[in-house]
Amino acid sequence: IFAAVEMAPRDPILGLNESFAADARSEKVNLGVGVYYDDNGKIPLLAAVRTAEKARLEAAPARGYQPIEGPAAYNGAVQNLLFGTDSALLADGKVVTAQALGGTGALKIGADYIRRLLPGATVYISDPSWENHRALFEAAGFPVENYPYYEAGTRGVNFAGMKARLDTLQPGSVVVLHACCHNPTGADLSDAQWNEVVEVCRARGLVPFLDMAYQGFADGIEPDAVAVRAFSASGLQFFISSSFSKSFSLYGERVGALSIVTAGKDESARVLSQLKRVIRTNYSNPPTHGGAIVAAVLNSAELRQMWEDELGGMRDRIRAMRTGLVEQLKAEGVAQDFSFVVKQRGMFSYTGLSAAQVESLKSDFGIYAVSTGRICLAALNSKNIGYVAKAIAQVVKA
Ligand code: PLP
Ligand code: TYF
Repeated sequence: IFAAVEMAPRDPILGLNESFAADARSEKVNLGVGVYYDDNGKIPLLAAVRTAEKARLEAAPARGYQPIEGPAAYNGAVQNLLFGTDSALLADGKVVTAQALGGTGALKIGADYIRRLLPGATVYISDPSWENHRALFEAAGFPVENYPYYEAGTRGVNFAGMKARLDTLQPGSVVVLHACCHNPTGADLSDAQWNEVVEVCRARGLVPFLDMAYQGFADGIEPDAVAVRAFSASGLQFFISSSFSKSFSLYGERVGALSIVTAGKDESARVLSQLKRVIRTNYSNPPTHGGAIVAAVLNSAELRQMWEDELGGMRDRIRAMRTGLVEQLKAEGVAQDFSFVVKQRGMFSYTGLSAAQVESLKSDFGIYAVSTGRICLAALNSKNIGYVAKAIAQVVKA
């Protein structure tokens, strides 16, 4: 049965990790994958997480099956982060939340559920978008198309183009929107533009699916929820996938959630029953540890403060790397204006480096980036930033 099986292409981002690991050069730097590293180049284990883990180990809880949708303590904490503790939607029972296997797992159960609800729908993703969006929605059975998003000339969002395209979509089309810290471009919508997107979705009868993988990495937990709050105020029904991979530095624990906003309590009960069916036939119920740690941190005033401080530290360090890189490129005599790097939000910068320049960064310097020119600023640190700036200066001057 396997004789004719062809080799599948590697994930363009995760595949870089394999090439990077095989590179013997000691000065090598991996700016490819979107992971936060500390100034020592290590993935941090947050102190809030460590404290919650210690308490949990000491309590030695049994590992029974969890509810299919995950525990209420976790799902409630997710809802408070996304919608705010004073949310009318939450008070009215209009939000259904299920723990999921990271943000990817949340997208997948959301996609599978929407496919049952709207089998004829087309899914629209930004041009460009996170590589996995297209593959994931296609795997769930949808045709996937792009809407205009990034404009290379201004290094910002082609909002007029985006809005015009959304305004032509069939009712019931699914629109995937990056709620903040757009991956890969770092270019986000303004608050006013979010309100316009909400209005287009309302006017055309579109199904918004917000992907929130980086809450806290732009301006903070509350300000980064602006898109969620705009849709919440609209009275529309919509989906949110959210992830704690980055904000809790819990990548491998696979902690995320799918939240669905319904028209009311009764609808919520019916929607949850259907979502549970999707989950049951995928993985039955979510794993215990990561969700328990996140819930313990978010439901303790003290640990929550500790976590917000640590998250703020990650955000500040990325900002410092943005400023530092721009300054050092200037100091290296690069004439091109790189100041846009400071304005982009989240972990990434779309640098405008060409595929050939990215290739020579790799072959000549052992610096790995995505061929689109995307770099992860969170992989820069005080030790490697000078080396990276020198290398970029050389390839852009060549
Ligand atoms: N969505 C976007 C836009 C992402 O950048 C990521 C990154 O990993 C994900 C979803 C997936 O999150 P997770 O790693 O929690 O599956
Ligand atoms: O874009 C990134 O680098 C992160 C990590 O299939 C990632 O979102 C990349 C590819 C992938 C899963 C996660």
